[in-house]
Amino acid sequence: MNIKQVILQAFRDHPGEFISGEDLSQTCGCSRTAVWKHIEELRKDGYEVEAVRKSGYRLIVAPDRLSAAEIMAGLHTARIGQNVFAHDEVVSTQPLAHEAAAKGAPEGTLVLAEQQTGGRGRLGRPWHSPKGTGIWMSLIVRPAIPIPKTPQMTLLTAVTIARTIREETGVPVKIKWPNDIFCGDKKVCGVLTELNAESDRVNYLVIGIGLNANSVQSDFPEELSEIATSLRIESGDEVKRVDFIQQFCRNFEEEYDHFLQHGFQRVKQEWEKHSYSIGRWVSVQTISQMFEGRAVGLDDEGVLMVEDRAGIMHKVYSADVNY
Ligand code: BT5
Repeated sequence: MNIKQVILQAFRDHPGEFISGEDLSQTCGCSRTAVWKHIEELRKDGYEVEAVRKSGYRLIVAPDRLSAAEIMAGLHTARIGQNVFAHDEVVSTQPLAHEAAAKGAPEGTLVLAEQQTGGRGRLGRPWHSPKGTGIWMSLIVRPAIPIPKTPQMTLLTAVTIARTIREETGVPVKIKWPNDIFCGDKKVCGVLTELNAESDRVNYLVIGIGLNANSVQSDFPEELSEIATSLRIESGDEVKRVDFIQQFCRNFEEEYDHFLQHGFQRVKQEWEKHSYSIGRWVSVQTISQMFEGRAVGLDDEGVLMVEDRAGIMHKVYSADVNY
């Protein structure tokens, strides 16, 4: 951690309290003058810091900016979110994360941006990612699991996002197989999992998450206005994106560690509990066929089970499911 991160961490550990220059200089291992210089830098970054003689420094307002220092301060995870690349504007965080992973970025690395000019969904579909309104990020993981199990990581991510949304905003959400989070009948978040593997070994996964956090209705283009929503539209309150990302990282690490040690069962249960899909009549489009049926649940591997009119059970591994 650099000195700015240490100072931010100290502020996060003592919300609303003054911390003396002496204490900060000891925590940071630098002089009081150096502390003062770093506080000035934080002010330039948009932090409002009160300085009172004899009392010290107190953080009044942190900007809603996704910086590595903010995300890592007070995070307390072992690896998820412990390496962060924060950008202002990128085409897409996905290729940047692939590049970082190929160069050996550790598991848990996050690549995020305030804006994506070419954000993408599955099958080359576009992902609308305007500046400052959302959480557009890609997470690198390196699970030692067989390739056929990697789609389970999408379901794990969806379960984790749904839990984080409930904890941070109280907004009720449902998970639509395989990768959408819905509020009512509108999409608030999408997950895009991309795999890099060699023969039968997973090198890494890049899990892309696009979450409409603070978008207002006018942020959506016409084609999305009826089908997309944001947490702010749903709750009426602004989401503190840094807090949300930190809580997501903690929840993800917990769920992921449990998954690696004990398998998919807990994710399956959580997924089914919050499913938008189960019980619904769906039309399934795979590469080779199209059919309709009722979504009845997941099997033990996370494959969607759909029963058609004739009572035949279909296993849906990878498909577009429409409702
Ligand atoms: C997804 O694809 O839902 C996965 C989206 C993943 C986006 C993240 S952002 C960070 C990372 N970097 C990237 O470039 N991508 C990932 P899919 O299921 O194919 O859904 C795409 C469809 O969702 C589009 O065709 C639109 O109909 C709709 N859509 C596009 N932008 C949206 C938005 N902001 N909110 C809600 N729906 C949207």
